[in-house]
Amino acid sequence: MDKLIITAALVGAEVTREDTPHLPVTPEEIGKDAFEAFQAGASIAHIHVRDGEGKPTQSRELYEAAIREIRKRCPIIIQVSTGGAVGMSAEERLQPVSLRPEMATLTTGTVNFGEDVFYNPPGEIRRFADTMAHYGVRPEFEIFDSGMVHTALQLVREKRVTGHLHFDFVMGLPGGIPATARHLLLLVDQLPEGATWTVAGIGRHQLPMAALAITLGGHVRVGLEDNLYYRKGELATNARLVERIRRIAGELEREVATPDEARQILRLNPQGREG
Ligand code: KMH
Ligand code: ZN
Repeated sequence: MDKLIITAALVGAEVTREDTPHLPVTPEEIGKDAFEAFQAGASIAHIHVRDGEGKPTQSRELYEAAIREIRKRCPIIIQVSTGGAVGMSAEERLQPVSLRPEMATLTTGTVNFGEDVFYNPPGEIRRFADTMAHYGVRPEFEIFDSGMVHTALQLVREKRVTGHLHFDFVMGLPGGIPATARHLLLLVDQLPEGATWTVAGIGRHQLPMAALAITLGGHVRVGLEDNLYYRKGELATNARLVERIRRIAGELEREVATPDEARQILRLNPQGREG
């Protein structure tokens, strides 16, 4: 098995400071949390940014500031969100891609998102893929339901996405694919030879799905974007969630990848280019 890539989803778009005081909101806080997650064993930081009021935004300037704060502190792989928040336009969501981060997320379908709809029609998906190709940004396919793998592979057939393929299975979101071992295997079975995958279990599903991914040869995403709690009734920090995965992986004799080792596994360039 490859070494384990741990992604820290530090911020997200839905969680608020009222939900948890541990949520990083300013670029400096995001930089500090990325550093702590890196020290704890994360090799990818999946980031969103927030405005002065803590609301989700896809502002290029704020992403630039957050990336600068992360880069000052550590060589973690930076993966920007193009999902943004429900209701944002494609233009808005695509802003951080022009910063040429090493990676960006690419959701390949529409899904009910609790009581909302996370809208990703085929034409927009192609536009997102083409914009990432234009700026040389590696997509991570965000798979909220099984049909989205089909659409991702359609982009590959159309040569809109080339090179190594990496998928993130977001499981247990109300409206998306359930977080069960059976559903995970269904997703993994659809992937082409050589593709890599990560599991992001939502809420209480984070830990059991991570344990499954570690043993099956997948990779793991944890963080406050997906789950606020370390255990029932006890709020987490990003670093503690990452540390726990490193500890469990150690017990299962799966080594954890450094950012450069993750770059090799994902066939990224040896070093971040976004400055
Ligand atoms: N906030 C969700 C609507 C991504 O980062 O690409 C979308 C999301 C996925 O978080
Ligand atoms: Zn996200």
